[in-house]
Amino acid sequence: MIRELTREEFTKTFLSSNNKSNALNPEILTTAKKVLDEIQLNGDEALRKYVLKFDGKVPEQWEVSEEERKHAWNEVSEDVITALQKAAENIRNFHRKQLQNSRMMDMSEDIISGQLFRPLERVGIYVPGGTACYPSTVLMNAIPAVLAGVKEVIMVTPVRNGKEIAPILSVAADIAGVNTIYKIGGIQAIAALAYGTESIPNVDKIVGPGNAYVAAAKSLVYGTVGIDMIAGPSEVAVIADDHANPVYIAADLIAQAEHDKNARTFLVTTSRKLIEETQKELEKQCAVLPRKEIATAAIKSQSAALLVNDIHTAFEIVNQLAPEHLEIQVENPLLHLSKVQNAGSVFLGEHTPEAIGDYFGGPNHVLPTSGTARFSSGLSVDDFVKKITYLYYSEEALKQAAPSVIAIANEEQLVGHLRAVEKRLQEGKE
Ligand code: HSO
Ligand code: ZN
Repeated sequence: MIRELTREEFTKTFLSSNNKSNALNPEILTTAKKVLDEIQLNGDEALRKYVLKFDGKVPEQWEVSEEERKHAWNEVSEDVITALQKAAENIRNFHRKQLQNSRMMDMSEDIISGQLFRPLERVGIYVPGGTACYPSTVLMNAIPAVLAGVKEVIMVTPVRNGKEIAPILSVAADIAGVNTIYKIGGIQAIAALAYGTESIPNVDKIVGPGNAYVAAAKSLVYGTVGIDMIAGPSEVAVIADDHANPVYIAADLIAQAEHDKNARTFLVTTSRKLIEETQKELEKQCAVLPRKEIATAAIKSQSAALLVNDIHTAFEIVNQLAPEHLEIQVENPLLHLSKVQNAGSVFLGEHTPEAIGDYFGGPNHVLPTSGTARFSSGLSVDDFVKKITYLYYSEEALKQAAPSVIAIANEEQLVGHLRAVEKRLQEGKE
């Protein structure tokens, strides 16, 4: 079911410049640009036009009212509420430790320097409302923002029947501490958040997953606002030795594959027997999976198994792949953690399926895909904080630094800069 590739084939298929699974479609970009421009220019009027065009109906009011938010709690089972509350607690505890205080780098008599940490003012969280309507996504995006001290966390999500948003998303928003929810999705929502309209305020940064239209719109508003990332299809790579359990490995590959027919799953192992047994398990487990068509498509076309001589080689390949999720299913997994150079998030040992991280464990599930873990990280409180540097020089310190500054300014032929220092030295003398 899963293709077994040679190292050469694997490299050609997944490690070369073929790795463009997050590339944006030019036609979708054109559509997105048109809608964005119009909403930037005409505000609410254009917003209503496109909501009507794409969703068929304009909600009576954009904002989810307090009564609606209260009522949503009656629509969700106690069990799910408790589970979300426990998950939120774990996510909060993990992310709280990411917070950093403003700090001084230097504090002598003559020089003071440091960094101020300041939260963003207002942030927008996009949450899909269709088949990928996930309360876990609300928690993962909103909790770090709230912890960072963002003053206003706004969530946008499309309505289901021209009327209301999914109650579970509203409940998750309450648990996470979202201030305001607007009933709006698609390119229109990104436009409203980026530029602001008469009824929706503009934000400083937009985070959260979305379909290809949302991704295209986010890429186009980057610069006007910050964005988290342009996410490609989800991925998991499993490094396994002959101690690993094929039943668990197949289950974890399928869990990732059921997200999307373009999801990518990889098994890199030292055991031939494990590949064979995982194949059998994949067949067996896919057959009884509600989303079997999606998962099977992903496993058949976007995935691969690779046999390697030793664990060291497995890490070498996986570090080149830079997968969004990496499971290490080998004996003494913790001993191998130091070999990881590129990955979004790591799951150690056979009792730590990625699904624990997707929902509950604490680390964020918004992670870099398509090899972007080479240069970027998953969502954290850092995404919602600005770091402002500051510097103080005494007269004496300036005097000491002056020859160096003047020499560099001279080299750059920026006489204005040079004089900004010189004037102060002269003034001291006069
Ligand atoms: N595996 C997804 C996150 C998710 N899974 C949400 C279930 N719900 C991307 O990290
Ligand atoms: Zn998942």
